[in-house]
Amino acid sequence: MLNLTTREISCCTEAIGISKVLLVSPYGFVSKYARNPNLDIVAAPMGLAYIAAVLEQNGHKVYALDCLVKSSDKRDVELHIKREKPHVVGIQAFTPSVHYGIEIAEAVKEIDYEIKIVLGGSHPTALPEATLGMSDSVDFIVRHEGEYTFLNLVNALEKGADYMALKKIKGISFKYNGKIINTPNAPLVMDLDTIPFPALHLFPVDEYQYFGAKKEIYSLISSRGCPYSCEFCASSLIKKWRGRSAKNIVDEMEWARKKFGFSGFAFMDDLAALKRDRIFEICNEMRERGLDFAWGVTARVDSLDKEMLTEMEDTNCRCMFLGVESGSQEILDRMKKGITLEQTRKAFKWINELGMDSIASVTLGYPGETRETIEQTIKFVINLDPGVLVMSAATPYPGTPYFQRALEKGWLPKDLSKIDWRDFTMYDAIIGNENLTRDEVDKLIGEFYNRFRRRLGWMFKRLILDIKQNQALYGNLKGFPLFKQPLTVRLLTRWLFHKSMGKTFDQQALITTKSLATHLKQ
Ligand code: B12
Ligand code: SF4
Repeated sequence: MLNLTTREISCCTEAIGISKVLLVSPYGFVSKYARNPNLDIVAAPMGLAYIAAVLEQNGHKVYALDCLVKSSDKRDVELHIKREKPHVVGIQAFTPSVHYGIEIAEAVKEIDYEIKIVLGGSHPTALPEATLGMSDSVDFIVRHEGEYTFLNLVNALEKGADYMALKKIKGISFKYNGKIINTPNAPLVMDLDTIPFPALHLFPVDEYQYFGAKKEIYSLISSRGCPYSCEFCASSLIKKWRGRSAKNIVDEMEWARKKFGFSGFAFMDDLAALKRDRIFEICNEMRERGLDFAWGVTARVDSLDKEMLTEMEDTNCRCMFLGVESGSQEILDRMKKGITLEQTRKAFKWINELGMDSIASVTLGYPGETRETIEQTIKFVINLDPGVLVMSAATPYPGTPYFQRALEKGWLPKDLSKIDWRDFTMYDAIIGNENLTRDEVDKLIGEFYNRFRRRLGWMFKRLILDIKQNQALYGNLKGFPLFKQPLTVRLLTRWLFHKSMGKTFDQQALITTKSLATHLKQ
């Protein structure tokens, strides 16, 4: 006998016919990439775009709302809901955006309680119970990869699923009879080539930007999963690495060029360069098809070698994004990063020799960090001479060993409902460690940025790299549209930014966030 409260009845649904699904990327949070003047990345939510593609392939009507790009607020979401009257609303939630996702869920339920709300993404995957506990407005959580789990859920809701039917869907969590039900994990998609290309036509493609330029660089996800276990990293939630074939990847590049006009490709997956052979195959495939797209890759320093980088550079790979994390071997070992300082040195030496751009990602404030290890890191990074520096305050994301340690040490409250997830942005430290307070970590991040940027050698290098980037994207400087925005405007903005009234990066970034917050309140 079912014993359901009014709220819980929402799980056992009336048949809804062909489903209209709205997918939302919440407002309220500016990523650190968008705030770094040398990156200025506002990337498409590819996870939602893949889900949309699979739903469309299976006959559902899908809409998307990327609130970040459109600067949408709660009112826009409400208008959208009233106009489109979706049956299901799927919301993507990172840790710093889960609060806003819940706010959207509650606004939707206020309009129509029958609309089913599903949350997916890194945060609800790591903490399904706590996320369901945040609000009665969330009906379901989809854990891990969403394409087929969400499709199964939408199909089941369409038929008016009861408890028994819902329990059979792998990879979901929901409330039933006062309890939270976590069905077993869904199998991973082993052959990624079988997933259709992302349904980007539903998203404001013209608005996404890399390095301040819109509609030039496409975010490409060439693999999923990571077999490593860096203790601070939320990517290691799915260990099994799976790579798409070179043919399928280059097909997507050609498709994206033809359909949307992209001329560059950023491989945004964590470990695109994990398999050496596959990188060579991608280069060959591009060469055989006569393609000279500019491209860039995220990689571990220990997966690179000179021959591979030379091959990549030869097919117009312009930029490498590498996790440097620290200049102290002891901190790297504590993080279980599994790399040596020597491997990092070599990788940057090769990249610089080849004249490629590079982005070094550094994390400060990890347990064991001291002023001395930070000083070592500053010197180490300056010697590496990367094109761009991205800094993060060590942040214990749910699902990571670092999160567990922060709970054990009492750095975070054990009662998760007392944590304000909005603070988990990585810009500002949310906890200190045994040696440094939060404020000290923040101050040291600001100083680090300033010491890195206020070097004439680096400014000159940046200028040269910017010219090369534009050459790579536009083929030659003659065809380079001066007024479209690239070089002149971008360089000027950057120059002014660095010079701007002696403000530090963090102060400037704070201004950006504050103006966004003001905008949202209006
Ligand atoms: C590309 C990327 C970005 C891009 C684009 C982000 C975006 N809008 O999708 C940029 C550079 C903008 C970015 C920014 C940030 N990112 Co990021 N990013 C990634 C990265 C490297 C790949 C994401 C991706 O596209 N994967 C491929 C797609 C297919 O997978 P997916 O996004 O996970 O989506 C699948 C499932 O999660 C699920 N799913 C996702 N959403 C939904 C929604 C519904 C309704 C359903 C049913 C399912 C579902 O189904 C999808 C398809 O299988 C991941 C690392 C990783 N391995 O995932 C980090 C990652 C997601 N980012 C992370 C973080 C912390 C951030 C920032 C907060 C960093 C910062 N301070 O700026 C911001 C947040 C931005 C925001 N909008 O809130 C963390 C998230 C940790 C956490 N618990 O929140 C990750 C895991 C990195 C890490 N190792 O820690 N990021
Ligand atoms: S930091 Fe990179 S290598 Fe380490 S677990 Fe995360 S994605 Fe994997």
